[in-house]
Amino acid sequence: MKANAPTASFLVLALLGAVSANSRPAEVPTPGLGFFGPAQIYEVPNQATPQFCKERRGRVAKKIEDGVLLISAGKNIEGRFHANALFFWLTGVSVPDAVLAIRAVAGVVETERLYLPPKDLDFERWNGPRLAPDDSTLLATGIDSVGELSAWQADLEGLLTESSPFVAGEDIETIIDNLGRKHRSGTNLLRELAAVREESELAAISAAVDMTQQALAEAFAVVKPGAWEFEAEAAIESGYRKRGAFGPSFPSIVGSGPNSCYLHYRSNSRQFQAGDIVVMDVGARYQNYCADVTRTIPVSAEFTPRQLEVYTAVWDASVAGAATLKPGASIRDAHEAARGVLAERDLDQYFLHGVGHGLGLFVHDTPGFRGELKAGMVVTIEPGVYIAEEELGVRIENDWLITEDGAVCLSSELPCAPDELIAFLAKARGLDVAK
Ligand SMILES: [Mn+2]
Repeated sequence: MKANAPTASFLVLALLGAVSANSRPAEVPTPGLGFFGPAQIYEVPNQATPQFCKERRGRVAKKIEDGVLLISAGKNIEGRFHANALFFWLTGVSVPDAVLAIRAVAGVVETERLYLPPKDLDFERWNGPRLAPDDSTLLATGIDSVGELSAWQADLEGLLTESSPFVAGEDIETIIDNLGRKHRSGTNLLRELAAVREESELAAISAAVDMTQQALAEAFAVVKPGAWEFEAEAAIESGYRKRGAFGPSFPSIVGSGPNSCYLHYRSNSRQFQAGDIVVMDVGARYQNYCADVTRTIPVSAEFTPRQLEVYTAVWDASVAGAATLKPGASIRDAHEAARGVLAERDLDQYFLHGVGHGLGLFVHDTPGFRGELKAGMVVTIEPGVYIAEEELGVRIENDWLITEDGAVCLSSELPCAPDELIAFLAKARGLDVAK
């Protein structure tokens, strides 16, 4: 494909009009970036503007009618902090330990308050600027009021209503428990509310998927006999970061030979051998959104007859599963269709997991296995066959946007039909693309 050829992002934006009741016109389309060109930085408009977040908080209030939602940003354990994705979805703020409280009365926001650590110049000297509980934060976030983190528990009594609060964050759950109050899952409430993605969110998801495909293509060029799994991992994660991703949305899986059969293999430490198959299950996190794409390729650039037989079965299962995707159906329908194909080939006993999951703010998101699919949701379809005694694992995973009358594949640019995959692999190997 030529550099700058349109990719899935443009397709998504063209389809969006009919997708979501919450959709808004996108100002700028995701850049369509072809494979093997110079890496270009994605500049998708921010999906967590004050305006978008305020509208989301309004939807929360409408949903809970009379009651309270409490959600925390989470702790900064190690590495680069990113807040609980649902906290960021509501606030656009990524500050460790921050808390948001919303009280709704008659379905509208009566009180909304963001609690932040105090201004601390010494902290900022070491770590850089941080939002503080002052007027500048009100201006930057559009949230009605801010307070110091130390005050939020004292404010609770005035906030809580008769109904059990919706709570997201273990730290807050503990505090509510200690008050002897019951609570409901704020995480479930918010995941359900956010599952039909807005247009701006779909542009971000699409960008995450695009850069994941491109990074995988760059890894295709690295996978050769004598190279190492970690070299492919490095190509993939470098591929994300140089395009503007936050990083991987989950630990990258590059499993060759026997490791192709370990579903959550993570050490990525084996040397590729001629004749191996290699499973690469990876995804970028961009803005707040996750991609999750798997490709399985032969290290010697050609499948053995047995590998081709199993690969083709998984591909056919993937096609059959994806064909069931439409509003009103569920991932379970796709699972049964995919399993049926594998059963015909006597491979279903090697299919060890569900065929897919919701995708978005989390790698495993709403809808669940039996949840009703709706236009604007994004799901993965990922059948797999793992024959440990043959050191032969195959998984193929694509990300799908549910539309009014079916679904569109967001990761279709990176081939997976057997003949197309082998042709693409040959092209990737012929180029020095691992920049
Ligand atoms: Mn997955």
